[in-house]
Amino acid sequence: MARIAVVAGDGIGPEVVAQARKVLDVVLPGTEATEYDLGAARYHATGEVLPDSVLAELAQHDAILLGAVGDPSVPPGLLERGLLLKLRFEFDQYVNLRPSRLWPGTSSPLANVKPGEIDFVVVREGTEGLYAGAGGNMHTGTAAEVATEESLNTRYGVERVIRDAFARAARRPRRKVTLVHKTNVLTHAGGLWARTFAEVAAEYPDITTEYQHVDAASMFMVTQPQRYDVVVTDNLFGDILTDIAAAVTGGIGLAASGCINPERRHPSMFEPVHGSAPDIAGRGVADPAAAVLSVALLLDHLGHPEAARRVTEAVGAELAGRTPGAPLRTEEVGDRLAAAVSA
Ligand code: GGG
Repeated sequence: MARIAVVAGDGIGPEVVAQARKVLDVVLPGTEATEYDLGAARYHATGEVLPDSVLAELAQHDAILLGAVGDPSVPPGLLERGLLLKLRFEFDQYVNLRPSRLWPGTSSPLANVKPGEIDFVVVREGTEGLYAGAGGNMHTGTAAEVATEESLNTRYGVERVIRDAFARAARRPRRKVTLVHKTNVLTHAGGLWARTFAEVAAEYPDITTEYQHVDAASMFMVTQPQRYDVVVTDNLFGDILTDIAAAVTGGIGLAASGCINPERRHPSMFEPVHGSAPDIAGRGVADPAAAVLSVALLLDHLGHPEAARRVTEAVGAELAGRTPGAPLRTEEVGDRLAAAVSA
């Protein structure tokens, strides 16, 4: 029986996670789901963000299903760093997998692109880069204030995520990996990424490779997203590029992700790419598709590819059946998807 820790979190997190759980309960009956009340409400009530005791309990699960983290009532970064990034770092979730696909029934701002023509995954490094938290402030709040934010890149960290990207490309029909960085300016980290990429690529002579600077990739992801198959990049570039990718494939409400520890030494975490969206929280209008597609990634990771396929197909059919201009409520979408996977 799979043991899933559920961290619904803030804003629209609880609404979309409730729908994802409906689908999970149907498709993987007997799942033992335990809820953890982490996020802004717990912080305000207790001052705690992620106590060590809770971290130890989460470690006992097969996977974590997470909704969204962040609230304007909490100092910026406290929850994002203290909860979301802490989970990724503590559980060594170094592969941040973010698939992008243009689904039938959804629209792309690119007039010439048909559903099915955009289908790529971004393998974003999840434990290093500018998100590592290296840096500091001096003379805070004065005219002489100094802030540094350093990008941490280790050979070990870069190589393992690049290897994961090549292994994924080898299992996909198009067999192509694009490295995205900014090697012409960020020469220290960029050099490490480029050299490591070339070395791993040499082991995969039948995989096509290309390199793009992140500014060029930002443009091509909007103008020619069909060209990508597997994109590997660092933590910050991957965060930004995957929002662009979401924009050209139906919106952030459809973007799923997995924060994966491929060796399964620690639980992996599955979450919609979107944040807590406090402006629409509690109104029942958030699209739960990304949270449900994250369940499909979770199922795949836990060794249930058939269940993952059923969930993915149910979402595809539901999206294809939507009426433009007549949005469904969050719960209605969840009910439809739960019914579809049980059929
Ligand atoms: N669904 C997860 C979430 O709340 N994301 C908001 C966020 O701050 N994300 C930053 C990141 O993915 O690195």
